[in-house]
Order: sequence, then structure tokens, then C-alpha cells
Amino acid sequence: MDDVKTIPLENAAPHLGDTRRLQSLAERDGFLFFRDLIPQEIVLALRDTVLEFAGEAGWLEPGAPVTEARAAPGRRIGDYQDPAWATLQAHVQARPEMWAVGDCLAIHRALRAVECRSSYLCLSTANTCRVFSPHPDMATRPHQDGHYVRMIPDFWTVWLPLGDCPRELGPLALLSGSHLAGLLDHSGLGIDGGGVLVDEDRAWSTEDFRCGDAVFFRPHTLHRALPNLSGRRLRLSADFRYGFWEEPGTVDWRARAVFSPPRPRLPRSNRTPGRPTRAPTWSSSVRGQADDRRSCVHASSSPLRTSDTLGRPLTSLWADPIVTKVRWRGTRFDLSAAAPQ
Ligand SMILES: O=C(O)CCC(=O)C(=O)O
Repeated sequence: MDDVKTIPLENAAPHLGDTRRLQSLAERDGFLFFRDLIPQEIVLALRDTVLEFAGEAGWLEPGAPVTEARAAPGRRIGDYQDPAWATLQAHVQARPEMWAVGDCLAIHRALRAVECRSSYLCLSTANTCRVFSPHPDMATRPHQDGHYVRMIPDFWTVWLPLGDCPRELGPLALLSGSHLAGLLDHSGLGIDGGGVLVDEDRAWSTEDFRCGDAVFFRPHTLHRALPNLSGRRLRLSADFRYGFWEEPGTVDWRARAVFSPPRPRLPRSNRTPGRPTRAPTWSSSVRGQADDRRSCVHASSSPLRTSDTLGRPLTSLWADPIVTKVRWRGTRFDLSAAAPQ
């Protein structure tokens, strides 16, 4: 595990204006790496949020500068079944810093550049902040997201470090061309203990990631984390999933989540002249707003559930929070109640 063979990721950022080039890289590799894509200030704001949580959870070395993210000696951090880890996920779901990164224009623009269609940040499918202590055996095993994320058929994952993440800190690494083999058998229950067995002589594409870098990859792209060999520092990252408005599966899910009964009604005092007083139906309104980034739905609370939409047990408790509170076009809706908040 400690001596994973690696090769450098190719920077696709210079090709952001060249859809053909992006598409051929994505078809060849199953991933796209963008250097300096995301404004550092929004990444660092999310890093601060996660570090604040880490401090309260006792994950940081007492007395050390918080910004250095030094791990509390002896603490194993990153176990997906750890209740504190699940709490971190629920915590970040309610934080604007999470969605400022996940829903940032730079990511949507890059997705549009490669796909030529409008993306949206897909909620309720494991948008995650990860914290790993320097225990090399805890590194994420090789797997495909398509095995775990089942709510939408076609999506991109975007992974980014929350701060600089050189190889020794255990960034993500991806296997070029692995997406071409389709969905593979996965062993075990989750990406911490199971996954896909890959020949040891395969070379994984990775980088000394810098704050603002991001790697985009497909549902069948094999990826893993390198071991955190830093000895003392926490590895912090976030990952998000994106669907496309034109995908039928996606459309159904979003329409159900936002507009199905109980249908939110605005209180009289909140009604904007000229705006519909009832939530619009999917077909009449949302499709027309495909380019409107602000129409993305934001989770603001996340009771956890233990099975997916098909009733299969989830591999980890955090994997699929049910979205009950959403903010849409500036209005907060509680989907479990009849009226908006
Ligand atoms: O950050 C990690 O260690 C794993 C991330 C991952 O597997 C993903 O983003 O799909």
C-alpha cells in the first residue's frame, strides 16, 4: 500500500476553451485534472469549517496551530463508521461554505466545457468532506463511484483537496482508462474495507495537489487515495457529484424532491409580485432554468438513513442523507412540512 506506483496527472486547465480536446482526454483517461480551477478563498473557507469541527472533535494536536492541521497523536480518524465522522457530514451539509465550493461556477463551467450541457450539484448522494489521520492503512481503496452512488445514472465526481495536498499527504490517484472496462465487482461493504483488486504494477495518476486544484472523473473510473505518510498531518478533502438536467433519471429525482406534495406555498407576505404563488411544476419551469446556477437546491439538514432508494443497505451510515430542508431561489422549504419556513 505504501509503495503505490504513480505517474503525474496531465493539467487540462489550458484546454478549458477546447471542448474536443477535453472530451478526448476524458474519453482516454476517464478523468480530467484542472490546476488552479477553484478560487482558493472558498476552498480555504471550507477548510476552516472542517478544521473548526476537527478541533471540537479532538482530532487536532492540542496547542498546535489549527491552520497546520496536525493530527491528535494516536487518534485514528477517517473511519466512516465513526459517529463523529458521520456528524461531520451532517454538519457540513448545513454549512454555506460546503455549497460555495460544491456549487461554484468554476466547476459548472468546466463541466459545461466538456459536456456541452448544464450541470447541477446533485444532493443526497454523498457529497462529502473527508479527514484522514496519518495512518497509511486507512487510505481509501480502489473503487468506482458507480458502484456506490446509484441515485443517478450518469454523473461526474469532483474531488478537491482542502488546502495543499502533496503526495505524502495521501491525495486521490486514478487509473487511466479504467472506466472503459465498465462496472467491476466490488468486495466488502465500503471503500474503506473493500473495493476492487488491482494489479500492484499498475501506475496511478496523481499530483502534488495545490489548493484550488480539482480532479473530475466518471462513475466507472477506478480511483483510490495514496496513504497519508506525513506522520503528523491530517489530509482534508471534499468530493461532490454532478448530474445533468437533460438526464431523465435526474429530472425525476429533482422534481420529486422539490415539487412533490406537500407542495410548498409561500405565505402571503412573502409573495413577490409577478412570481407564481405555487411552486412551479417541473416541466413548466425548471427545465427552462437549466442555465440558472441559483436554481440548485441546497440541503440544510440531513437525517441519516441506512438503505438506498432500492432498499439496499448503505455501506456507510453517512452515504445517503435524506434531504428534508432545501433552499431554492432564496426560499427555504421544509419538505417534511406543508409550508415553507
Ligand atoms: O478522498 C478519498 O479518500 C476518497 C474519495 C473518493 O473515493 C471519491 O471522491 O469518490
